[in-house]
Amino acid sequence: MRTQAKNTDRPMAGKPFLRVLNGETVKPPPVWLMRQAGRYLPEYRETREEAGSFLDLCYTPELAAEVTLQPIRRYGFDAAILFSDILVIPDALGQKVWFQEGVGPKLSPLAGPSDCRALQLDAVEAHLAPVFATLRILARELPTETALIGFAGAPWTVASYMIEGGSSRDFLRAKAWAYEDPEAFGQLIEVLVEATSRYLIAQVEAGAEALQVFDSWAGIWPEPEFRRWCLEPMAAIVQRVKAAHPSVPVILFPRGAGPLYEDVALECGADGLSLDTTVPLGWARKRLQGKVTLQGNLDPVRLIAGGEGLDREVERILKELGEGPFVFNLGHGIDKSTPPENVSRLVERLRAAYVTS
Ligand code: 1CP
Repeated sequence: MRTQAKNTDRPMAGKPFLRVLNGETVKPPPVWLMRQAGRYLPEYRETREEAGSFLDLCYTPELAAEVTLQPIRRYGFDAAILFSDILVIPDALGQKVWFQEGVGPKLSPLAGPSDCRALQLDAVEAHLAPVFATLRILARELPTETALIGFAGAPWTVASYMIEGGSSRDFLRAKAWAYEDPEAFGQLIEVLVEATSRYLIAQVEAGAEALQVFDSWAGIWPEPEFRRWCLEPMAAIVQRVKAAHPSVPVILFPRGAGPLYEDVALECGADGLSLDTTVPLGWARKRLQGKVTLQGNLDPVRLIAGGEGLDREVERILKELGEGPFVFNLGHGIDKSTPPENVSRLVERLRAAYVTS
């Protein structure tokens, strides 16, 4: 939580995205979109084909940098997010990870605590060297006003894929493991806190100027387990990252946390919170925006539908959150069926909203 928001009448120099994370209000607000590089862009599909497998794309610095830059060239977003995936961490720890065409991520699932003991923390930074090389290219090639975001998955979300062996609807295996053997589950979470902290610190050292931690499946827990498996591990990561790099801003995305967003704002030491689509904006303005910079939360399906409904929704979000420190974004990742021209419309509307006033 920030102690003091800055006065914003006299704009400071610097990248708008970083100024806003530092507590300034900037108009129009900076904008980027979660999953802004991806299959909705024809140029991404082309590079993806060239790379072969999805992990090859993540681990080939020139190609990963290219797909990171594609949406920046097309739309002039205020921030570029490193092209990678949250599942490079289990891959670096020695668990087999692959991406099946048309299905999604697959992992050979952890069967229990003995499999956790085989995870190799020591190899993480060396294994992820290509990711750091990607960041170094981007730090060199991005336009001067564009910020560079590094990211990782939060321990619970990554653990869920490691235990389920891929995506899941109900997280039965992962949740049952946590309830039946919290000690062993806690050890897995601790390995992930350590690996993720080291990974994020190394990303900053390679050129990332801000970090986002994605807890995409935080919303499935009762409160006590949310605190233990989502909030506390994220707080530990923020603490370790800030101990190494005190001024690097960190954004947390505890998707589905509902009223527990407030506890995350108060207790995790983050600079920004990314709001999912369901968070009521009046509540967020009153309860959260004085404490942290807010980011969000356009429904990604609005971006598929487009039209005047999209314009009205952009205006509503700006009216609710645009008078404080705010980054315009989606409430979750952009869908692959999104027409690219609707993204242009969004960015134009957002910036035009401030031209006449
Ligand atoms: O074939 C393809 O091109 C694969 C599609 C794809 C892409 C483009 C995957 C597989 N990952 C990514 C990139 C990615 N993933 C980024 C890149 C940067 C960007 O442009 O934003 C980021 C930040 C992620 C993060 C990620 N991966 C999350 C957290 C955010 C979220 O959307 O909730 C999660 C849960 C994943 C796992 C994952 N990787 C890929 C898919 C399809 C999924 C989701 C599967 C599921 O729903 O369970």
